[in-house]
Amino acid sequence: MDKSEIAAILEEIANLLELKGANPFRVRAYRNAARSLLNSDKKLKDLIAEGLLTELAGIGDDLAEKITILATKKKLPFYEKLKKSTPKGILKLIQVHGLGPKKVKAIYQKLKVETIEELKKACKAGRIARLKGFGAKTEKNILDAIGQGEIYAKRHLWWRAWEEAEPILGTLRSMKDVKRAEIAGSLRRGLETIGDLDLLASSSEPEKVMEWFTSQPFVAKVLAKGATKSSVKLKEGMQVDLRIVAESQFGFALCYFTGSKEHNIRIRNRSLKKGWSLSEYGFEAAIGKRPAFAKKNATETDIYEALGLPYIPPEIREDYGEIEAAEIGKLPVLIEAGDIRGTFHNHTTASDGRNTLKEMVAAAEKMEWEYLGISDHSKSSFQANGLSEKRLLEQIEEIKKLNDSKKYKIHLFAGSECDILSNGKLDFPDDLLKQLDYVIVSVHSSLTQDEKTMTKRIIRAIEHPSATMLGHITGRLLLKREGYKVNVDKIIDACIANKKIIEINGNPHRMEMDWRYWRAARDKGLLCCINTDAHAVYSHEFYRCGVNVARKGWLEKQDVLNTRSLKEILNYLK
Ligand code: DGT
Ligand code: CA
Ligand code: CA
Ligand code: ZN
Repeated sequence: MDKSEIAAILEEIANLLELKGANPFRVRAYRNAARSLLNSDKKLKDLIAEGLLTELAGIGDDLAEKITILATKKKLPFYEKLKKSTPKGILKLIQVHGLGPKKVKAIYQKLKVETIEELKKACKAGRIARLKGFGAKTEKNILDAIGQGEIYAKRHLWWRAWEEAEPILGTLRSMKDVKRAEIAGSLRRGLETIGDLDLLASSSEPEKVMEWFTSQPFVAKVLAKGATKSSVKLKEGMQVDLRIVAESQFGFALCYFTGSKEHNIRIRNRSLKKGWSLSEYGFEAAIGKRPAFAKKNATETDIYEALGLPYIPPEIREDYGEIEAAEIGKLPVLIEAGDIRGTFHNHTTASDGRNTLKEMVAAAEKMEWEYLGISDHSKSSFQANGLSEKRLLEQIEEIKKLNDSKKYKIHLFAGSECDILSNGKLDFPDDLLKQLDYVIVSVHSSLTQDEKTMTKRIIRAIEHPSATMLGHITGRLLLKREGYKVNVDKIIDACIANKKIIEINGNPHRMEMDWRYWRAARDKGLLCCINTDAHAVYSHEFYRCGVNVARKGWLEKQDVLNTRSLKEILNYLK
């Protein structure tokens, strides 16, 4: 078990204890221990081997022992017993947004509600609203949250889906009975959340390939098995559809199963006007019209060409104007992953990151980037261990020294992810902000302000002369939490007017500013920066998610700040 798995169990123990009405201090001790463990920059293995667990804040002998047991034996009898003595559905109830252990306890004790289904019924019957301390508004919020959860449970983050799909694709491609294999569907289109994974292969031995596919260790359940289509459920609950076609149909099938459905409908209608009916199998002569399409083994490019269009990249096949643009030769030349030369939204152990500044830089160098901006949290984000003015000054000094030492090939920029306070003021004084190379301004508190107040607040922040760019514009967490209410169009206009940047936050949970806004915003003159919001060395890889969003938003290389060379960036930030 790793740190985050153990922390999750400690958190769950705290919830269980709270449900049982345990002493609040005892409950808090488990929560603190979970946080302490996550915040420690040492490896779990070393913490245990060197007996350093008890030196972490809030971890005494008893908790250190429990953590060690979890890490080594994977099973903690105390926790197992606790779980057994609690009705199964109840922990799920705690996870409903807006319901904590205290509320769940009341619902359970007074109404005997143990499952989400029962909770839903109780809400609909108005029984929750009548409970002391709840009311109609809480009841409606609970019902909404259950509804969202039901939708959320069926979809997956793009990054997670990609992690699952890539190795399966790799093995498919290496099979001798497989000629070609590709990912299709929303995953290929780079959508921020994915319903199911669609894989496509061509083979003359489809039964053999399907036999292999449905008997792999990653398969938890075979939902359907046939020679042309099989569906399986992965252990994590994702569904994967594999379709196998003849080589001659591959291009047509790839085009069809990439979608989107809306895009497909548009090109099928276009095809009909030319006298062909288009399907996943090919072009066929519509009755009494032109003869069948003669080209063998047509590629997607051939198909679009036959329709009088240039190749349209999968990410923009959303019927968001791509057909019209293609018709007049105005398709964008989309930005590519290889265009990125560094990122600016990066955290270190100085605030809530898991890796030190040096580790983050070394990892960025491995990405072959030219520069990296460091932007730890500011002082008001105390839950994220935000930097005080003194600590920020020390970090600026440290970065200067590292740049001067020439120890790394990569250039470091000293920045901050500075909180936008509830009144729109920034969290550091002006003279300190001036000493930074750049400033990302972000909202992390008072998330429930009404739309007008929140919009005004953010605009005030971006009007600050030291603000360089706006971080995660709505604060949404995909599949977890809606963003705060904000007028995105007004903020875009204010950023353009003030020559400020809006970031694409490539963290798989964020993927915003949403791609649906970018095309129009860029046309009006908005500049983008693709960031990862990295909290650990591995998160540099999230720039790929950011590039997905940019491509879906029709952005080209020159629309994105961090495709520029170091020299150009230095010039820009001046
Ligand atoms: P998802 O799975 O909800 O994230 O979204 P997709 O786009 O992957 O949708 P999915 O898996 O239902 O189907 C894959 C593709 O197959 C879809 O993008 C387009 C195509 N397709 C599916 N159903 C239809 C349909 O009824 N009409 C047309 N024209 N295409 C369809
Ligand atoms: Ca799909
Ligand atoms: Ca599908
Ligand atoms: Zn942030």
